[in-house]
Order: sequence, then structure tokens, then C-alpha cells
Amino acid sequence: GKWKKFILQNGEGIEIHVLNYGGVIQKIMVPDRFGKVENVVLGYEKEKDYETDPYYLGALIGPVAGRIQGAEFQWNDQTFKLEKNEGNNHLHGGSQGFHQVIWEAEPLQTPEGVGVKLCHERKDGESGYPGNIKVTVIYWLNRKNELLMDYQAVTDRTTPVTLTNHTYFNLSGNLKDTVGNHRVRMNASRFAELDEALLPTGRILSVRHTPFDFGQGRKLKDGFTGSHPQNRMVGGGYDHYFFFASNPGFVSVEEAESGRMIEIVTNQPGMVLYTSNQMKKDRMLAGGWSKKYLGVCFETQASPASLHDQRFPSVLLKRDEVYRKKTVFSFHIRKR
Ligand code: FUC
Repeated sequence: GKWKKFILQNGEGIEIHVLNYGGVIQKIMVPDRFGKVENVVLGYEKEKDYETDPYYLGALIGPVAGRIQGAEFQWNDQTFKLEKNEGNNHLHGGSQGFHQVIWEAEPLQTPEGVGVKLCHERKDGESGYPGNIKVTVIYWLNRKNELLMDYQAVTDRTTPVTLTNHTYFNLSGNLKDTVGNHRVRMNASRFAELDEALLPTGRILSVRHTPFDFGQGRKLKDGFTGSHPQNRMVGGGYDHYFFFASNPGFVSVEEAESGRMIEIVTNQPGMVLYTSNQMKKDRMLAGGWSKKYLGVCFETQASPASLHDQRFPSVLLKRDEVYRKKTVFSFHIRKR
């Protein structure tokens, strides 16, 4: 296959670089409150680096985003075995996941905006997943500074599907700072407790009176430095699945120095908030070395924990059903 890059420009100062490889969002250029245009995501300058990226920078994740315990699941008295690519478990669709394939890609354009349509087909049994699966993802940037991610999938046999995009945001611009001072607000009153393998224990915890309560907004560094055992468990920070208390779910993130702000609206039931706790200084990114707390991911999705625990919303897609999920990231500037 052939690598292609698409550059989406909306005429309002926002520019987004998309690769057909992994559906990667490589760069998002956004003005700060003085009009200075800078990159607000983590990405590699050299496209080749995406082939060996351990961090899933900007990539489309699937067929199942997140961890599947024991790298297997049961359905209709059948056991499906998947690749163990993280210890005993299956993470982010395995080594041949959607982040590592070349998507069929075509540009889209209307008077309201520009986009790229990505399509990929999977054969029954590929990477151990049942069903011939057809996936279409559209990235769409309009003149209102909204980036829409529209996901669709169909299958001819029941199969687990939950898709997300793994962009690490850093609104300080050109990686000037960590994300510790990013202020996040979200309407989620419960989150899934994790064990050392970062798998849900089965206990659903209340966010009340903890660093997991983002109801009134809080800085991410509260979780980096705080003593809450769940922050410590994941390496000092957040790597947790939050259940949205409303549909659509709502999240916002703001960085005061630059004045940049993103509002996220989604019909997904929840989101993994990941603050790059496991990122080491081992990769040269566009703008500097990778490091802990350099980016924050808002992985809107359903939790694959549902494959072993019915209290989570199901990720099973059945024949004749259409998986249809949308997440909108809208960029704003707050003047002082
Ligand atoms: C997130 C996290 C994981 C992992 C990966 C790169 O989705 O949940 O812990 O580190 O991204």
C-alpha cells in the first residue's frame, strides 16, 4: 500500500494533518489567544516512526480499544482467542490493530468544511476476531472550528467493536509544558477501579471527594501528585474509564496560558482519560522528546470490560446492526 497525507484547512486558522496509515492525526495547528498558531497534539515528524510507535500517537484504535482480560472472550458457548500483546492481555486490537493498517482514503469537501473518509475491511478470523467487519471513519473539519470524528461499522457475525482515536492533546502549544495545568471538566460521577495490570477489578467507584471528580473542573496535576491509591496504581495520574452521567457525554479541557480550550461532545457511553503516565523519554516527537505527562488522551468509547462483566455497556455488534458513534472536538479561545 501507499502512504498518503491529507491536510485539512478550514480558513479559520486550524490545520489538521491526517495519515491514511493508522488513520493517524499527526498534527493539529491551532491559534492561541494572541493568534500564534502552534501544534497541540503529540506526533512524529518522520512518518516511518508510526510503524514502531509504542504510544499509539493520534491513531485510530480497533476493533476493540482498551484491554481484553486474558486476551479472550466467550460468545454463544464459543471461546475466541486474541493476541496477547501486553502481558497476559490483549491491548488496542493487538499488533495488527487498526492503528497499523493502511486505510483506503478519499478527500471530502463542501462549502462548510473539509474532511477525509477512511475505510477498512477485515476478514473473518483476522487477529482472532470473528466476522467480516467493514469500518468507515470520517474526520471532518468545519468553519466553526469543530473536528468531527464519525465512526461506522457493520459485521456479518457477532463481534466486539469499540473504536476510538488516541490523540494526545497538549494545548500549551509545541510541547512547551506538560499537561499538569490543563483544567478538565466532565460530567461523570462513576469510574472503573483498576488493578495493577490496568484491568477493571469489577468495582465501580464514585468520584465524590476524590481527584476523579471533574464535575466542577480540576487540573490534571491533582492526579499526578495526589495520594489516591487509584492514581498511584496507574503510575501517578489517570488511565481510567469514566461513565458519562448524560447522553451526549460532555468534557472540556482548557489551558490558561495559551487560552486554548476544547469542548468534547459524544454519543459514546464513557471515556478513558489517560495522562501519558507510562510515556518515557525514548522517542523524538515533532517538537521534542516524549516524556511522562506530555499529553492527555480523551478516548471516548465503550469499555471492553463488558466482555467479562455485564454491568458495562456491551461492545458486541451483531449482524444487521450498524455501529454509529460520533465525537466532536470543538476548539475555542478564551481571551483574558
Ligand atoms: C491508553 C492506556 C494504556 C496504554 C495506551 C498507550 O489507552 O489505557 O494504559 O498505555 O493508551
